[in-house]
Amino acid sequence: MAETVQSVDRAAPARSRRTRGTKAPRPRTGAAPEAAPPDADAATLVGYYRQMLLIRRFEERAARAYTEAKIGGYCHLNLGEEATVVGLMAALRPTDYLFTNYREHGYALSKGIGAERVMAELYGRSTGVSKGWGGSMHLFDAEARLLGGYGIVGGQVPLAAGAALAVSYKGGDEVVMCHMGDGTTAIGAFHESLNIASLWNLPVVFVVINNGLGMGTTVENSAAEPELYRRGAAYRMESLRVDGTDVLAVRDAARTAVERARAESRPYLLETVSPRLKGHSVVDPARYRSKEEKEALKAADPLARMALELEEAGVLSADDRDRLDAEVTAEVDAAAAFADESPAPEVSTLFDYTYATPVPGELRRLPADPVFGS
Ligand SMILES: Cc1ncc(C[n+]2csc(CCOP(=O)(O)OP(=O)(O)O)c2C)c(N)n1
Ligand SMILES: [Mg+2]
Repeated sequence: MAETVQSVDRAAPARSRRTRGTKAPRPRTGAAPEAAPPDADAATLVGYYRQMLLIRRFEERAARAYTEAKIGGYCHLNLGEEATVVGLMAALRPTDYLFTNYREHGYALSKGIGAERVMAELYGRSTGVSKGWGGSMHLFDAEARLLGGYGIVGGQVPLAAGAALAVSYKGGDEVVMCHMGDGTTAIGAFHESLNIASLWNLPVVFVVINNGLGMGTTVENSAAEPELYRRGAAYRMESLRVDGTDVLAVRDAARTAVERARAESRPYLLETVSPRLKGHSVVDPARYRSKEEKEALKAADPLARMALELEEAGVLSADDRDRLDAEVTAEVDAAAAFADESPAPEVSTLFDYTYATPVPGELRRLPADPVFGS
């Protein structure tokens, strides 16, 4: 996997400090166990592992529900990104804002939105986080400060810069984090947003989740500068690349970025290298990948990696892991049952959540819309 690379215009923060936690030596007889720092102690690590496992089981369940025609529209999964998601979210305060693209179920879960409300949204039910009108790509929860969920590649990037401008204008200390894929760095809005964010000192952290592919196109075939974090240099923005399969490395890098934004009101560009384990969306068999490539991906599975590290460090045994798995699977089953039993939204509410300010019914009626009749 990618190594952490020197930041463009400042010294990079310390390399992955995973060794503090997962590689902590097992207590030996007669020797006092080395105390792990509280941000990488056993309970913290098991907590991260549990969150990653929840995302994995949630996404597997979503894929199954899709084949059962319970979920309509598009459905993109975070399989392979679990360490990235959990590491990034661990660096945010609950009051910080988040913008993402359409690959966002795991982010919603890690932002503290319950699995039931996320699954219900995928099923298009009124109990969903966007009241059933958003679906998989448009999760939105103002209370949790998850401001979407966007299907237009790059659509969220200028919006995030705008939100950071609002924070700055109001004098708040919240940070805006904005996720996107590698393919998004070729979109004009990406460059416009980074430019203005740097020029105006906006408290926004742009995170490029480099999974190596934009649908079936490799980064090398689409980016003149495939080391994407280097794009920050064009805007005099501090930037860093980090191994996205290492939850603590991601968290620590994200903390540096978030604190820079909070304390100095400077934007930051963080790139995580986070291989996508499956197809672009649930309907993509990824035929553009060779057998060997698919085989090699197994070594890049962040969940398997963390399970092994925690077991080796004596933090989580195979039995403990099975127990956690059963717990998390039950949570996901309950979420699916909740979604299944929830009602579809009322058609009369179709336009209720399109604008922040209510618009009178007559004006938003679609011409000759059979739903409304004449
Ligand atoms: C403006 C725009 N162009 C094209 C598409 C079609 N499209 C959907 S996802 C995608 C690939 C984006 O890749 P990347 O940014 O790397 O994100 P990833 O899916 O890998 O997470 C494309 C081209 C779109 N949704 N919006
Ligand atoms: Mg990509």
